[in-house]
Amino acid sequence: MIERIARLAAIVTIVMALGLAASPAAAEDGYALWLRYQPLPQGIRAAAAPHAAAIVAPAAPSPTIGVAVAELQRGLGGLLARPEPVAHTAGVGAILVGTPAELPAIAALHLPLSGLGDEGYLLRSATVDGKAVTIVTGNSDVGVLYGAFALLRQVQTGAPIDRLDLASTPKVRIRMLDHWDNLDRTVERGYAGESIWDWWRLPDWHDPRYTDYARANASIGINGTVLNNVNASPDILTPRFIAKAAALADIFRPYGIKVYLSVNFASPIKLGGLKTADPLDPQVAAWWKAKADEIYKAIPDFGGFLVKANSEGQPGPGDYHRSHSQGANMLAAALAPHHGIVIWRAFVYTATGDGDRAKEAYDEFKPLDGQFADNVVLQVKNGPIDFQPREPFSPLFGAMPKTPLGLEVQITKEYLGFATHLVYLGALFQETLDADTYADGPGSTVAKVIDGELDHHQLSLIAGVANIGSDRDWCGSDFNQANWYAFGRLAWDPTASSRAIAVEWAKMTFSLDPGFVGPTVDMMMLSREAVVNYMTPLGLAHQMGTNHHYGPAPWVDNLPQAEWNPAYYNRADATGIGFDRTKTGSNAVAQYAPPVAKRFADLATVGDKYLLWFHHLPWTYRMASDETLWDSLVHHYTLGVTQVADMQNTWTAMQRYVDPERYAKATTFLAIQHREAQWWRDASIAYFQSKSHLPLPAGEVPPAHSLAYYEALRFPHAPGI
Ligand code: GCV
Repeated sequence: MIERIARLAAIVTIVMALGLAASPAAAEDGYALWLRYQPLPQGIRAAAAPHAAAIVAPAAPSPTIGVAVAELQRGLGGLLARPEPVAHTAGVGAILVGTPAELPAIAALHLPLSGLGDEGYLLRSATVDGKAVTIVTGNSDVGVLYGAFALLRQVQTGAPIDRLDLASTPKVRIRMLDHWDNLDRTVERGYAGESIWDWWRLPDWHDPRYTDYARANASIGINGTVLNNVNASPDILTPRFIAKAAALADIFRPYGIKVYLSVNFASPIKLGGLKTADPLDPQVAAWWKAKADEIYKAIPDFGGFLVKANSEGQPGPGDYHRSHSQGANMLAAALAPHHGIVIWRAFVYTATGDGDRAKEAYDEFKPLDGQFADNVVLQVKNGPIDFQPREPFSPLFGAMPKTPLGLEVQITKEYLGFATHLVYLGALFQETLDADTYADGPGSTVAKVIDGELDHHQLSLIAGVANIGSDRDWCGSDFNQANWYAFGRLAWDPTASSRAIAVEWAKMTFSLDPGFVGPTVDMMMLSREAVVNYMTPLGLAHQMGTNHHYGPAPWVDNLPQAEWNPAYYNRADATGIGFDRTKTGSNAVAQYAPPVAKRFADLATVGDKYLLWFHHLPWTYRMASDETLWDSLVHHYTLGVTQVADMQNTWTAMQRYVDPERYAKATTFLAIQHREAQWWRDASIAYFQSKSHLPLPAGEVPPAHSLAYYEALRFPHAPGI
């Protein structure tokens, strides 16, 4: 027996040495994200190795150059399956890592760096002293770090590195994650375990995960993090928590990441003992100024404040009959001497009941255009309501040319099946970024609004509500990591292709094999349409269960605030379905630039995607496809379920490319998603049929249960609330 095992082991060793082992390696738990650095296939390794003979860095590197060199050593060492040496002089095949000021050999090349700004990088194949080398450079150390990650990405994705000439500069200045993490480590809308921030043991204990978080973010160009929930506890501004935030800032600094905090507008009352938080009260302004000074003593490069004010019960300037701009500007004045900024959220809606929630942010903020201080950016959610599977772009984009507008998207999937449903959000983010506001004629895309190009703003921002927690795989599933990745890559370049980003991610996270990459990326791109189809087809929105926002609940119409009720959004009755936002209804279309308003208002041009977002139509309305609206609605729900089944089949065929642990997890999650897509379809059809009183189209299977069954389902311990 022992002999047989020994023989077997010998055979395995020989097979592996010959590079013949089946590709999926040992089980992986997802911790390494897209920075796995597993040995590349032999041919790619052989092509890359001569151009990665050694790393040449400045003799006394800064902390940032230090981490760039360490990452290159780690990455190239792993990918090329041999140690990556560090040298002080450039031999053949060396990689020179530094700014021209730090490495005279780079300075001597007089490379064209002026267009790179202070965060861009250049990767260039060059000749130094007659030797072929690779240059990784920029105008700043953080530019060099981004360049190091870009070089690693080239190698990881199997792209050649022998004739490099790759320059890249981020289009958006602030590229940040917003953590909705509470100080007790719960995470609002978090589905990946408790908060990554171990607040209790900070500032002393530095979980190594913090460094890996910084590495992952730097690898995709994220340069800011808001540590705490926008529903902010005033305690975040106590000296105890400032010290904890400072410890994190120290860890993140070498990676080019600044720390920001969400603040509670009533902090002067709750912490400072003042009687008011009125932004025009001099004592209030003085309290914030002193607080800002205190923070900057602990965190000299502190980024600034994120504020949710007069929204969902949060305090704000409206409590004192002051405007949002008066509130924001008072905070901005406290931060300005330190070059900090205020990120003021435009997510507001009130309990009016008879209005249209989709109009409220525009109505409140558009009149304030031009009234914000220079160091204020207004953070606007992608759609006018709330991170739905599909929404048209917010009409604020393009409507406030005198104010820098930042884009806020949700990476965590509050309304898209939490962590278990596979939904690639790159497609959703890109749909918003590519949307044409027509604010300044055709081509005035949301991307151009938020990167500052359209209205010539220096301050620009894109923020993603993080999906990161303390789960071993960070995001609650391996495929959710793609959403973090895609967010960072699109923040760097909002015109990038979400498909190309998915290709990069799939190659780095799983396998370079085209047999894997093609089908997996197709599956990811399909996944966003699938979720729209089984949850909210044809422009429906906000049909999710109360509070937890998980399963279907289109019937709910008894919540105290009208705008919390799914029935408020679907408006289904015996005559039809949909929200009339044309001039016969709320006229929300009028908030868009005329060509867009015209397109959305006209049934001939609105298209299926936004049909019921903008129109209330009879069940028997004839669609472009010539089906009735009712039949089309049912078909879309069913299609969503079928698409998830297709995703399952695709994934099953990927087994041979993926390690068993990650394969099994995604397989199980897809089975959950399929079961729940069916639930969404059945419950939605059961409810809408109770309104339409129409038979199901031929061939459609009736819901598995009665409407009463679906209505009775409860989820008392759902995560993330
Ligand atoms: C942080 C939605 C979510 C809330 C969230 C809010 C916001 O309403 O359900 O959990 O609060 O958006 O973005 O402020």
